[in-house]
Amino acid sequence: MKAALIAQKFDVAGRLVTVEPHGSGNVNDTYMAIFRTTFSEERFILQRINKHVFPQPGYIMENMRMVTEHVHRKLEREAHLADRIWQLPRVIPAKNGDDLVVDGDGEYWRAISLIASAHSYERVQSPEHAFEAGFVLGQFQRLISDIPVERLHDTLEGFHVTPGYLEKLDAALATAEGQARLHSSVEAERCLRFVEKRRTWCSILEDARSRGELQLRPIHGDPKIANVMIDDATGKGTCIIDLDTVKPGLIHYDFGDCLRSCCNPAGEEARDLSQVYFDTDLCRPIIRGYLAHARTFLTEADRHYLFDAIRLIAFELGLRFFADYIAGDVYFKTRHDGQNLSRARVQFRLTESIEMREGAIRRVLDEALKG
Ligand code: GN1
Ligand code: MG
Repeated sequence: MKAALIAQKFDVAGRLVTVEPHGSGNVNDTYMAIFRTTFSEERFILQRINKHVFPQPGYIMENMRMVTEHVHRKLEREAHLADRIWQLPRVIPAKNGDDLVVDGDGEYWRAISLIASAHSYERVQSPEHAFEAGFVLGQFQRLISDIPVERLHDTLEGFHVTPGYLEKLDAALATAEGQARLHSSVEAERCLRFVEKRRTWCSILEDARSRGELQLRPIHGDPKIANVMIDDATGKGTCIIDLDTVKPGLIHYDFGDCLRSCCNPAGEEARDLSQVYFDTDLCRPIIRGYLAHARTFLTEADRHYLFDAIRLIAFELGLRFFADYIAGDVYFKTRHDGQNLSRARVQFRLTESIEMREGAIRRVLDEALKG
C-alpha cells in the first residue's frame, strides 16, 4: 500500500507495523501509522492532503508550524495555572527535513503527532461533553488571538464566505448536468427553494465585515465535534485537531460551526430527518464553555451576530453539500450516490429548527453573556 511506503519517509524511530485508515474526514485521507523499536512503540497520524480542495499544501504546513509552535510555547508558559494538560499536535518532519512528502503521483503527504489516550466523537455524548466542546474552542481562539492575521496564509480562499457558495451553486445549475441532477428528485428541487428563500439574508456576516463591524482574526475554521479530543482518563477536552483551515476569518464561523455540529443529536449523516433538530439544552453548556475564554475578546458587535452565526453556518454547510451534489460530487468525499443531497437535507432541517427556536436560543445567549 502506498501509505505504508510514505509513512517510512517520516522521521520516526523503529520499523513499520501497520498503517490503517483513521477518522471520518470529508476531504483529506487520514491514516494511523504504528512503528515499533525493540523497546517502544510510536503512533502518528499520516494524511494525504486533498489538493483539489487545498491548492497550496505548502501554505497549510507553514501555517501549521507557526500556529503549533506559538500555541505550544503559550501552553508551556501557562501550564502551572491550567486545570488540565492541554495539547496540540506537532508537525513531524520527513527524514529529509521537509514538512511534506510528494509521492510519484504528485500527491502531498504529511505526518502529525497523535493525541494519545484521547478520542473524538461524531456526536455529543452529554451536557458535560458539550461544555468541553465550547471550552476547547474558546481556549484555542484565545491562544491564537495574538497571531497577527497577516502572518497567516489564506489556505482556502472563500472558505465560509457564504455568498460565494451561492455563486458556486448558480454556476453548477447553469450546466445541463446540474439541471438534470436538480430535476432528478423532488428533494433536490425542494432544497433549491429552501436556498432561494434565504438568498438575500445569507450575506449577513460578510456585510457586517464590509461595514467594518466585524474583523478578520485567526480562526480554526472547522471546530466540529469530531475535531475535539476528549481525554479518556478525565473526560476533559485536551485539544482541537484538524488545523488545515486555521486562517484569517470571522470568529463567528467557528462559533456557529461548533453549535451547528454539537447541537444536532442525529449527526451529519442522519438518514431519518425527523431525528434532526437543534437541541437548545445542549447549546447552553457549549456557550458557557466558550464564553469562559471568549468573554475577554468578544466585542459588542461580535455579540450582536452570535445568533445569526449559528443559523448561517448550518445553512451554509447545507448549501455547500447541495451545491456539490448539483456539481457532481467534486469536493466532499462520498460513499454512495446522493450522499451530498442527504447531507444537505440534514443541514437544512437543522437550519429550520434553529429558525423555529430563535427566541429560545437568543435567551440562552443573553443569559450566558450576562452571567
Ligand atoms: C469538511 O474534512 P473534514 O471532515 O475535516 C469541511 C468542513 C465541514 C465538514 C463537515 C476544508 O471537514 O468545512 O464543516 O467537512 N472541510 C473543508 O463535516 O471543506
Ligand atoms: Mg476539516
